[in-house]
Amino acid sequence: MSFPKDFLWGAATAAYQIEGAYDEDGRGPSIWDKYSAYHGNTRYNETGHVADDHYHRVDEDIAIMKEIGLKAYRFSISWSRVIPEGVGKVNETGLKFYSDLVDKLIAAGIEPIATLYHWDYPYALHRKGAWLNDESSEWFLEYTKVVVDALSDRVRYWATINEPQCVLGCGYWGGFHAPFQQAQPCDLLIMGKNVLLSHGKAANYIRNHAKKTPIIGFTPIGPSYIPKDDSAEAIEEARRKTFSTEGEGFTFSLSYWSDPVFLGKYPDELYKDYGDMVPEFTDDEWKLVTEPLDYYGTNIYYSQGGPKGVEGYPENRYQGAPESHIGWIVAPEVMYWSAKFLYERYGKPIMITENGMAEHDWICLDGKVHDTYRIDYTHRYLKEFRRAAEDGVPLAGYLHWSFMDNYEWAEGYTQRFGLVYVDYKTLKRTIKDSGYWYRDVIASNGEKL
Ligand code: IFM
Repeated sequence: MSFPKDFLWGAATAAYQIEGAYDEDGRGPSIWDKYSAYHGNTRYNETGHVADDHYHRVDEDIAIMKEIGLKAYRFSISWSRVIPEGVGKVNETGLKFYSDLVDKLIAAGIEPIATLYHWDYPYALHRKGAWLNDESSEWFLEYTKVVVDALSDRVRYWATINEPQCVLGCGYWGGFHAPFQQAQPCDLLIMGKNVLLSHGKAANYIRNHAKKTPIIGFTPIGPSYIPKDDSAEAIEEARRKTFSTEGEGFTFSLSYWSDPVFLGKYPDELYKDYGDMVPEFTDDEWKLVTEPLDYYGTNIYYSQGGPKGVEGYPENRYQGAPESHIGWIVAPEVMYWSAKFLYERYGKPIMITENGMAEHDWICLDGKVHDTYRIDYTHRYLKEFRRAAEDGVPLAGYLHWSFMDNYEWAEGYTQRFGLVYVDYKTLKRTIKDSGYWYRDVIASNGEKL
């Protein structure tokens, strides 16, 4: 069986990770601008101030996307480039950057997929309490309106908030992403409510006001588990763990974010752990949070647990287990099981909004980047995604992470995820072997796999 005819083959990036031009043309600071450069918050105190300089090299980058044959490109919008203070005066130059980007993508035959929020929170609103402030969903709605009113005559595909798990889990629970805080559960639960409400208000606005009929999704991440064997018990255990709020805590769980949006309730486990501390939504708020969506966007990289567990190692590991440069276990079957579990529970077509691997890439003597492991990784994961389709899961698209090497948050520039290599001294771009391989996969609509 092949991939559907209209399958979206693409790649993804995020504004702060590629754009640079952090203080140009009226852009306001985000929490990453303010906090990344100090105290070892990030590897070598690296920032996204220049990143890939995509802001100035957008034409070259779109030409490369075209050369690879991308059918879709997922980008995010920098809130503080569009509204420097987060609310209030709109920066027309910043907004025009995205409007031009959309025009250029369409002219290149590439479907734009716009993500409203990928972690670069406006610093001005951070000073007002960010997600802990109950006004925060109204701030997000105000920003959404500006973007949707400007782009929805051309953009059809929308994603609201990328990996809410990381927004809270990395930024406010673990404290390893901006704003590098460690909040208490009572505050985290309020923030989570406001993130969910922000998603809902944005989705509702897009649905009712977009000029082109919108296709809207939400884009959470794992945890994802692979059954230990083929038995019904093992499959049920993997399913249970995938949707449990145990483990690293509710901020990182799947069900805490997805059950409210797709099922209209918090997972029961949350009440067991936090009881009255769980902030309820009013009926009107629930209507917003459950605004019907068109696809489930999921970012899949590795498995939290699976068949290879050996005593003395975490569940998904064994001595010498294959892992990527960032230390994430390579577990292709997770594509099959995640897609299956997510479709069973939430009933929406699955779009892989991110998948890829960090590798030790460099330019070889022949001037090329021979990233054979990335090709093999992607090949294996895509075959597992196709297996899910053979089992009846509707597939909406696959967006490789990432289109090009970029700023990997707390890891700075030490992790390269791109199909395109970026030399950070010269900013020269070089398509890696994986980029050419992906071009052939796209051209054959996956038949080549
Ligand atoms: O680079 C990140 C991206 O911003 C969000 N998802 C995971 C990627 C790799 O860590």
